[in-house]
This record gives sequence, structure tokens and C-alpha cells, in this order.
Amino acid sequence: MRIWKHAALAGAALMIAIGSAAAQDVKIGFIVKQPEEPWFQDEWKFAQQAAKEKGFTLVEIGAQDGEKVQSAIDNLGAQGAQGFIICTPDVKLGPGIAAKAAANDLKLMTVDDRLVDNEGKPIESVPHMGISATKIGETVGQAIADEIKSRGWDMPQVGMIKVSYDQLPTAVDRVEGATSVLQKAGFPADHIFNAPQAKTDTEAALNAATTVINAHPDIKHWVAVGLNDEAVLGAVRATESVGIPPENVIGVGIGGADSAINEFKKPNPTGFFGTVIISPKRHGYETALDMYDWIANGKEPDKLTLTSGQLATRADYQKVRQDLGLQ
Ligand code: FCA
Repeated sequence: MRIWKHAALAGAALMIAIGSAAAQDVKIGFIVKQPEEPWFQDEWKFAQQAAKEKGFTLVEIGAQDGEKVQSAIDNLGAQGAQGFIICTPDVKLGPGIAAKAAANDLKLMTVDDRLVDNEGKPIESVPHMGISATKIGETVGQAIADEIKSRGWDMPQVGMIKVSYDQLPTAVDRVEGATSVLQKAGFPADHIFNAPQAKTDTEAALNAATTVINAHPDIKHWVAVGLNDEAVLGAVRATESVGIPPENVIGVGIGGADSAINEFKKPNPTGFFGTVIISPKRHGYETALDMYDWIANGKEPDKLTLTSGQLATRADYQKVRQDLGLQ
């Protein structure tokens, strides 16, 4: 009996030893398009948490253009990595990324932005985790519609800065979701002003929004939508730069990372009214874990996972973050 017990224990110890030796050999890349953006820093943070828990190595790489993506993948291959997760700077790089991954014998998963093929259709064979873009956009639209009402604005007189980035399907879906709800609530179609941004950051959004505002000096009340907090913050900064007071502006972003939280922490309210908080933990921790399971245990990740979001405003963001387990 005792002998059996010892043997079983030794066996278990051996299994653990084998398991951890394998984990030590696992190397996973996590490539993001905008390493300076708080959302992506949070994704990395949570991916590292998974690496620490399981004992594998996670290599963080920022790749802002196609060339950097190519060399990042080759580098990972040369380093002996077995797979990577990527939020690509351009979804049209899809076929090239898939080919490079295969050439380097690397497993491939995408996060946030889904790769498209030469016809612009999603590459469904690559496992992907993204946000439920339309639904989250609709939450943005509803929040703005409610706030227009509570401020007692005359809906037909309000203008919308629609910060757009049409080369990215998730951006289109988010913004369309927001505008469709607002239009159903009575927002005038001819007051939706497109502000195409050249890049998905605050500066590009500010430039795009400034053009729109300058073209419509007659509009008193503004709302702003965009694909993320940075886009909406750019629009809000543009309203500030021409002296529009914050009580005349309702911007609702998507993200909920430091870009938004720092705005809520300012002593006085700004035109950045709210954000739909999405989950960097799911996108960072879960994708890293999925990739690890795929490499170490041969368990293929789900082909498509869409995560949800939760509206938070300056008034309730601390509670919402608490409820979501974020602080
Ligand atoms: C895209 C955006 C990011 C973030 C992510 C979930 O990649 O550019 O800001 O919103 O989707």
C-alpha cells in the first residue's frame, strides 16, 4: 500500500516535471500594431500573467507596419517560438501573415482586428478573438441618445463628429452601430459629419475632427463617436481647441483603458462623457492561454470569440470597473 502510494507520488512528480519542462520550451509572440496605446499595453500585461502562470515565455513585439510584421514573424521563427498572436497594423496583410506564419512553422491567432483575404473577406481558418463591434457601437449610440435627452438638447440641431477608419471592418461596425441607434432615436442624417482619420490615434482624430468643426460653425451642440477612446478623445480635444464648452459636447468612446480613465480623473468634466469598457484581460490572458494550450496540448482554439462591453461614465466608472474585476 505504502509502496504504491510512493510510486504514485513519484509518478505525479515526474509528470509535473515533464509538464513544466515542456512549458519552459514554449515561446509565444504577441505582436501589436500600436504599442504606445494603453489598450495594447494592458493586453500584453494580461498575456504576461498567463505566461507566468503556465511557465512559458511571451515575447512582446510592436509592429506598426507590414515590414515590421514580416521581420517580427521571421524573428520569432528564428528564436524557436511555436506560435504568435497578432493585432495587425493592416488587416489586408492577412494572406501574407498566414503564409509567413506557415513558412516559419508558427501557429497563428489574431486578436482585436481580424485578417481579411484578397477579396476583403475574413480569413475564417485563423482563430480570432475580437469585440462584438456592432453591439458595442449600439451601446455607444444609446448612451449618447440618452444623454442628449437628459441635457434637453434639440436633437435636429445637434451635429455628429463621426471619426471613421473605414479600412478596418471592426471600426466600421462599431461606428455604424452607434450611428444606427442614434438615427433611430431621431438624429438627423444630414448632421452626421464624417471625419476620416489617417491613423487610429488621438492626433489623427483631432486633425480629422477639426476640419469638420471648422466647416460647421453654426452648430452649437456636438456628439462624437469613433472606433476607440483615442478617436473620441481626438474629437473632444478638437472641440476644446475652438472653445466649445464641455457641456455642449458628448463623446462616448470604446476601450476603458488609461486613455479614458485619466480623462475621468480630471477635476472638471470634459466633453468625454463615457466609454464602453472592453476586456483587455480576455483579449490578452485568454488568447495567450489558448495559444499555449494549442502548442502544449494540441487543443485548437475556437475559431471565433466575440467579447462584450459595459458602459461607464465619469459618474460610475469606478463601480463598473470594480464589477468587472478591473480594480
Ligand atoms: C482595435 C482598436 C483598438 C482596440 C481594439 C479592441 O484594434 O484599434 O484601439 O479598440 O480594436
